[in-house]
Amino acid sequence: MPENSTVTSWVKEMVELCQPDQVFWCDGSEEEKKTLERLAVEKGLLTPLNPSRWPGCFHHRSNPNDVARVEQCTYICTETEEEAGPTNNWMAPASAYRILKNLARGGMKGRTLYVIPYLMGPPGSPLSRVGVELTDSLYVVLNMRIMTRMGAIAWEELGDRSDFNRGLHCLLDVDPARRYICHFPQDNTIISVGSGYGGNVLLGKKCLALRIASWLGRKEGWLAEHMLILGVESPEGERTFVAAAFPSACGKTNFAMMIPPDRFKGWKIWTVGDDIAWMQPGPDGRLYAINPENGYFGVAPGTNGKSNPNAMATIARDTIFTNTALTADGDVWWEGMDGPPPAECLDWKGERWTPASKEKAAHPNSRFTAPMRNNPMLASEVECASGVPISALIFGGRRATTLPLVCEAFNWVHGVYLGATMGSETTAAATGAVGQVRRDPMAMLPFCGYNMGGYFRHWLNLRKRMKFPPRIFQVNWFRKGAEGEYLWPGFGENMRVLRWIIDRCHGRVGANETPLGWSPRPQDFDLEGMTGFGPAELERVQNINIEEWRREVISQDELFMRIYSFLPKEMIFQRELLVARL
Ligand code: OXD
Ligand code: MN
Repeated sequence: MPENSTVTSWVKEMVELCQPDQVFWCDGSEEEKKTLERLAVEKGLLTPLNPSRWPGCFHHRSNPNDVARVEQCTYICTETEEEAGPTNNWMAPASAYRILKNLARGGMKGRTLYVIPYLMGPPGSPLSRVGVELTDSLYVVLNMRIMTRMGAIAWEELGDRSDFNRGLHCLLDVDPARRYICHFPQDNTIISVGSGYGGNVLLGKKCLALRIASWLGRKEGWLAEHMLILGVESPEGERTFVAAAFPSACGKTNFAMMIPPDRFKGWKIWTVGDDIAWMQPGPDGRLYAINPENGYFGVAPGTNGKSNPNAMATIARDTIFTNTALTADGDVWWEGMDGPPPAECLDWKGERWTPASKEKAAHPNSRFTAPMRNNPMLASEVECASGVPISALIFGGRRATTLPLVCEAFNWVHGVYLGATMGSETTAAATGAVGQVRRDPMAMLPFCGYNMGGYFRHWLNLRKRMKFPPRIFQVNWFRKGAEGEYLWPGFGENMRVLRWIIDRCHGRVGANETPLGWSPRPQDFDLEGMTGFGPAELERVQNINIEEWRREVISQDELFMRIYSFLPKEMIFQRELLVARL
């Protein structure tokens, strides 16, 4: 128990509200981990996997009604609706506290309340933040232990300050009708009830590191973004860092852990983070980023030795698998894993499954929770308190048409416009229809803790505090041809796009001016060693179809109309300039 009296009196208040039978203060030690894992196995929450194949790994099944983030139950509770903005669900704090306290009252009777102190970011970083999550879920404790720097380290970092994030999570009866994920940015508080699924309950991740942090970032002059961070090392040892935003389940983890193809002998990609970046201008006028997380909560389906060998190495031990399939001999499986499917297994709901079954064995949003320190390509800078200098920001979407493979913004304001108008086909990471294009500005639509118009303004304002702002790029790995075939091979080959981006940042290659931005010329884009992909294919994947762009501009307007009264005028001017160029 810490000596911090703000912590102890808040915990006391929450204990009085939830009335658990016991209170357990987590210390984050190895010994505690073993004890809690044993308890979770006894309670049937975790199944140990075969220790010779998956040492230290466990399998978990969530309630089938609770398998993804629920945006319709996610609220920003600010004094005025305007502060939350038209793209967030809003509730007045007083009403939200009343509803939530009524639900939480006595909600932990017969259960244990775990106190989880955690640190987001490297110790000693001016960007790092402390959170305390109170939960009655042992699964949450064990996941938070992987995803954050949990335990005594957080108390040390907090000292006697009171600016920690207060998080309360109650499982209740996991009833979707009583499911709320509420954020109170003005109180630095999160209350989540009625769910046990990752993004709704691992409060350090989406709730603190994005929704609350984006609010804090606006107030304090920094950015909390849904971005991976990676370092590209050339054979000469030059290291260049980039941060990239892609919507959920669009390959951020794969990109962050990419292994360059053979053509790029001597090049290395180092992972700093795979999901979240906290960034602020440094004293030298560059933008610096830290990864606030400590682990990866990645999508399992499609992860294999070809798509992401580093992820396969990372999840080989001390990992929790959620909603994957499970075999009788303690193996896990998902669609798109290496090798043939098992002849028989239990699917994500625990029902018998064979390759003849019509349903998928693993839930499309099944996940692995793995320590980042297992990653063979973890950047040493991940512990650096000042963060890494960012040379390029990349915005990516999943678009079958319209968007070229890569282009570079003309300048910062144009780059913010590219990010603000990002659209992507929806995925299984959130409940709802899959495959429809929705506007997802900077991949932050579900995660921005305040008014989206104010958020664009904050991005624009930040430019004034950077002498050397990163260049901004837009990418789309997912463009398809008339027959539905992908026009770009993706995965490791994305290194070629990254190389062009890096070379642009260092002023080493030219580009063609197009209505959408700077586009690679074939002579500047490394095509060597590619089979069936030459200058003609590059032109195809970069092609700008004017008809598609007419529709695109109209469809971009839908979001702009929703937030019109808050939209910075620069965004409207950029739209006009684009139309004029087209
Ligand atoms: C995630 C998400 O889990 O974006 O990272 O949904
Ligand atoms: Mn994410």
